[in-house]
Order: sequence, then C-alpha cells, then structure tokens
Amino acid sequence: MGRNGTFTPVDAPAMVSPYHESGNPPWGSVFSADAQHVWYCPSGTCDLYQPADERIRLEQTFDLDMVPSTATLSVAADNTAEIYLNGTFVRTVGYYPPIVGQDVVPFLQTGENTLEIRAWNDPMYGDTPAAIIFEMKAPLPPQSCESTTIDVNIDIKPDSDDNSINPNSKGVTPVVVYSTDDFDATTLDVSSLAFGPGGASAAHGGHVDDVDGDGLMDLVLHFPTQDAGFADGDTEANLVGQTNDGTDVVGTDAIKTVGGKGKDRGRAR
Ligand SMILES: [Ca+2]
Ligand SMILES: [Ca+2]
Ligand SMILES: [Ca+2]
Repeated sequence: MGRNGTFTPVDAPAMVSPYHESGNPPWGSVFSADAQHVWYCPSGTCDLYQPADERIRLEQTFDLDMVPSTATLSVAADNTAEIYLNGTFVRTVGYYPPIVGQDVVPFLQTGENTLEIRAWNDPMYGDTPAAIIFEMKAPLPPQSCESTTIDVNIDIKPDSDDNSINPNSKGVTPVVVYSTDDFDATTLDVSSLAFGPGGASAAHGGHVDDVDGDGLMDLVLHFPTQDAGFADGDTEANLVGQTNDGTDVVGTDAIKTVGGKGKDRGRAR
C-alpha cells in the first residue's frame, strides 16, 4: 500500500464487530473481548465487505498526565495499515500476523497524543472484508497510598556548629527536632526514635521548647552517645522514627568525631 495514497479522514468510525480473522494467531486470542473492529462507514452502519482498494485514515486522540513506563499497542488490519503516533511512523501491520505488544513509549508525550491508522483494503479479490482492530495498554500510575517519609530538620548539639562528638563519651548527645509550618515536632512518638547507626533510644521523653525562637515549639531530645554507635571519622548522623500517627520521619545533620582511641581507629565499618 502507498503511504502516498489518498486516505479518508474519519472522526467516529463505525463498528464492524463481530469479525475475527481466524489466522495464526486468531485475532480473538490477541485482543480483549471488548476491543472493536472499525472501518470508515459514512452511513453510520458498516458492512463487513468494503470496496476494493478503499483507503481510510482513522484518528484517535488521548491525554496522558505523564508518559507511562511501559505502553504497548496491538493492531491487526484487513488488509494492511500503517501506524503513526504523534505524526511519527511506528510500523506497518497486516492481518497476518497482527502486531502484538509493540512498545510505543518512545512515541508518547505528556498531554494530548494522536494515534493515526492509515488502512487499505487490498483490491486483489474485489470487495472483501475490511477492518481495523487496535488496543493500547499502559499500567495505572502508582497509587498514592504508599507510605511517605517526612524529612525533618534536626540540629545535633544546638549550641555547637561543628557538632563534635566523642563516640566513647559516657554522656548524652542533645538533638533538637525543629517544627516548621508543615511539620509539628511535638507529634513525634519519642519511643520510636532511633539516633545514629546504633539506633540509640532517647534517654527521656524529650521536652518541648522553642529553641530557634520562631514561635513554633520544637522537641529537645538526649541520646546516650555510646548507644548511638558512631565510629571515628563518621561525618553525619541520622535520626529516624515515626509520628504518633505512624508516618515515618528522617532527619540528618553533620557531625565530627573527636577524641577517638587507638583501638577504634581504622576499624571496619
Ligand atoms: Ca480485505
Ligand atoms: Ca549543631
Ligand atoms: Ca521553633
């Protein structure tokens, strides 16, 4: 068939169903049961048999919020067709064999997309059955019910800028969790909090104070330094845990280890 032939534009092609080519593989095994056969039918009703050498152009638009990670197109044509997506030629298809699961991700775009099929009824045997059947499949976007983790703003040793920590100290390390317009630090479940690679638990239930003076109450915690499990040379520390309603939180601040003893230097981490 000719890409240069004259095609009839069609806004709303009529259905030709039921019609299933029984070749190998049979169309009925390739497409979903509700996929319809279509052809250009200006009268609104279609006979399966169409004029020899008829050329038609079918067009369908659809919107995408995002380009899916996978998208496949299956098409069969009696007798042949050329497939275009957004003006780009994808491939040619005949009724035997159909295109099955053609990857069309590279042809898709965010916003409006246009699928165009230029089909041709082979005149070799006169007026013969003519139909297109096509089906595009893409996964639904991820559901938003997946749990999210809130990044919280923490300050290890609020009185110190370099946050120097002696991993072997028998004391406690203070950590402030700041409240923001979007996050209330006083909603944290203190018992869930774990500080440092050793996952130290808070030494007490924490207390509430507006440490940075922004009018929002912050949470002040103290963690037994040895339990935090720092090694010489560690440069940052995490605080992880949950809010009272079970939302995961994580906060990170820089640290600088000091006063390391020889026996700990260079140990595998
Ligand atoms: Ca035909
Ligand atoms: Ca600090
Ligand atoms: Ca504050």
